[in-house]
Amino acid sequence: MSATPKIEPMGAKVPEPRQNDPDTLARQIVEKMTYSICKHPEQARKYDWLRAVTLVVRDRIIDRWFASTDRIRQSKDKRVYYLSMEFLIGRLLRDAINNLQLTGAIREALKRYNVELDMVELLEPDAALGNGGLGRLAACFMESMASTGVPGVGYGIRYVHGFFRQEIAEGAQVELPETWLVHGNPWEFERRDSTYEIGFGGKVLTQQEPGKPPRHVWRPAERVLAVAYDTPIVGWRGEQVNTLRLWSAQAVDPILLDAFNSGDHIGALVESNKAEAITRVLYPADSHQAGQELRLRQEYFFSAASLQDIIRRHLGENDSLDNLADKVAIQLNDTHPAVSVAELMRLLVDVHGYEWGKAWEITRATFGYTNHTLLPEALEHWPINLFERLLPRQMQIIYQINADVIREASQKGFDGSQISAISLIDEGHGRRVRMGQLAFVGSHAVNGVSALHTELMKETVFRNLHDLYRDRIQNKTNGVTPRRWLMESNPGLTGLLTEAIGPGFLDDVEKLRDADPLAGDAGFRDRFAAVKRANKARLADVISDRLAITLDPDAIFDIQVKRIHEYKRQFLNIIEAIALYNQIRAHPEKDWTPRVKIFAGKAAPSYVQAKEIIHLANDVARVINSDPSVRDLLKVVFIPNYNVSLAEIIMPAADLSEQISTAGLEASGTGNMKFALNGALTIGTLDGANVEMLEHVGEDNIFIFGLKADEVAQRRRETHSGRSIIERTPLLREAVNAISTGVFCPESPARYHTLVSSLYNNDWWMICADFEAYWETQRHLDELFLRQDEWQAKAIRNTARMGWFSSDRSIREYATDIWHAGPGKRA
Ligand code: F58
Repeated sequence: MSATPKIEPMGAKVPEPRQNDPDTLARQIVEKMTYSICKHPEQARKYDWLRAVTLVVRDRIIDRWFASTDRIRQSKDKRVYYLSMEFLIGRLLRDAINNLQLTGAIREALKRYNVELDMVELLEPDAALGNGGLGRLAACFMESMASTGVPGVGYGIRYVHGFFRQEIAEGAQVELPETWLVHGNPWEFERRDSTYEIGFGGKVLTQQEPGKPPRHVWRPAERVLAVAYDTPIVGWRGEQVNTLRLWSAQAVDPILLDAFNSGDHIGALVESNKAEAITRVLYPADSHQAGQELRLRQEYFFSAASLQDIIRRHLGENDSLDNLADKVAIQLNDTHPAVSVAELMRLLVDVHGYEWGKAWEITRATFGYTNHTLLPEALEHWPINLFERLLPRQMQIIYQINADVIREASQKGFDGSQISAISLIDEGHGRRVRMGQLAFVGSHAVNGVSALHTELMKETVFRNLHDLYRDRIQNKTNGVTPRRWLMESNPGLTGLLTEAIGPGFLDDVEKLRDADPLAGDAGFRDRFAAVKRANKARLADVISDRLAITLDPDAIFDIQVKRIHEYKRQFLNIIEAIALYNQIRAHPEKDWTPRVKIFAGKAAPSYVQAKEIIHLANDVARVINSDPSVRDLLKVVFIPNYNVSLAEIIMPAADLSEQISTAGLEASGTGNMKFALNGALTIGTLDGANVEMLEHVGEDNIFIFGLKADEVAQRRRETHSGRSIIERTPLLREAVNAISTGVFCPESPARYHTLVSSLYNNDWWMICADFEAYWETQRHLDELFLRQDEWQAKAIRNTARMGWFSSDRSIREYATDIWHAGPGKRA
């Protein structure tokens, strides 16, 4: 067989930059419709327009993508690799059009065919490859890396089914599969030439040559292929386009022909099914470790593929791996990719022949690790026997790393209990590998995601490791991208701000500060309020369409949207709604401020209490919304299927943002930032990034209540009971009684017995303890809302002072303090 001849390009050049005027765009859209989609424009359906517009925008991105890739390759700058099990991207078209600044021209071009750009954009399915905050942060970081000029590549998994679709049936959550790829995905490019073999199981052979250290060779029993799919990530003004590379699993042999030919048609496909299962579904876990074997396979699969890819690229441009850490920074987004530490050691020692100590130096200098939770039930650990069976060589390496760390701790005088806290192996729960400890010791920098969270990390989960490696933990407070979360989701406010303070904030969002003095300008306040009202009306329309509930846009829109979890305390918010309902009915003569309480969010399918909270919110909504005695003073709404696209409509429409987690438990929060940036006032606890939001917006412009983190810890030591508080607080008692006597579910009065009895017996989440403070703060806000001038002034100050919470600032801090990469940092 002869080798494939290499094609010599004959003067082939990258095409000239494209024109961006409406005439050219209109012509090209029709060209795509004709030659790529094969439709006459007159016959085109809405999805054809989406595809044609996407292809025209994509061409412009590809030109810039080539240019960025070439520039980065030629510069030999250090690259940043962000390894994340999740990227909660949402839609890409609007983001791309906005960042290329094509919005006006494409809108104009489409008008010629009587097509609305907004309608087209809304047809795009959400890429929901994540569960919540962690995955959305990864998506904001990708966009900010491209926008700030960091040569970053994201590595993750191309799930065929992303986060489940939530429906509410008779008040309860029902999970349905999500199918974002059914119509194809024009944003991704399959890269067959970047395919790697990933092994599982098997055995480790040890080869001993005289006078040399033993050499280990892993012989996996099973192999699957990891195939790359690349998506371009366009930075602001299109100046840089980075790559998100997602791995898809395929069998080495798509079909076992022998089995097929002998009549075993099902058996012939078993292998390929097993391989493809690895990237079929996103685990819908929330703050709870999904301890199944498939999950560990997913983690190793994408870590191993990414490392092979990184090393191949490095060796294509460098002579050896000696300088890996000078040219490569790998950030572990939580512990899901932490097995990478053992895998890189394996590649360096077993495959590339490095001596152990040198390999460890390279490994540690290359990795950074971000922690996103302190919740013990969320910390990842794997049973040793499972780990050993699936990844035998990596397990040996972990033992050896552990031995080194323990020796170091012993030499520094650590005692037995400190050493067992540091150990990578948990001996207490049936022997498990602790992924947090592995990620910590294998990284040169470990960071928390808000100032409070970082301090708590030092005092709790990583107390002893922090003692051993004093300089390793640092803080990197989260941020959100202002392109998606202000410019694209709130064009009204963006337009108003541009008129008032000029366009400078579009390039440097901290310039929003220039709007601060406008809080004192009555004319500006009115215009700011008018934008908010229009956004509320838009959300009210969505709710009316989906749920047939009519809302008054002049009521307070009081919104809590996020994953449903006990620590986030949607339950506290619902109890407050019930207490308010009772009070309105008891005192109809009072001057109540009309309020709409809006909830949205998904519960992990196996999280019983969270599902009960969803059910309760829906039951309470049904009763309150159909009670004429509250007139329109109170409405409760649960919007099904919360996702990124819905968030883009919700964030700009809030007057009041609920950030009410039990203090010490929300690592940072990022919804809190999106709301405040869009001019909502926050009611919240001193938790996560709320603490820093308080510092930035000032105590007059944020509404803090409740126990602080140390007070929560103290109270938990003293009592777990909520009983005495319930008994001495009539508002709380009546609300809780209403739930437990079936006022909201007469058809099944015992439905919430467990939920309610937990309040009496184990007020672990401090719902009873914080109720009164919460109630008082809400009533204060009722009064404030009636003084619209004051309210709007505070809202304006929130927008003006939130610039620091941009993910551009977060990324610059990572680049400077952890990665030593990015603009100005020539490696
Ligand atoms: C979230 N974690 C934190 N985890 O809860 C939130 O405070 C923080 O703002 C955000 O990270 C970004 O730092 C989070 O979203 C998950 O969704 C995990 C996904 C994998 C399984 C376990 C939960």
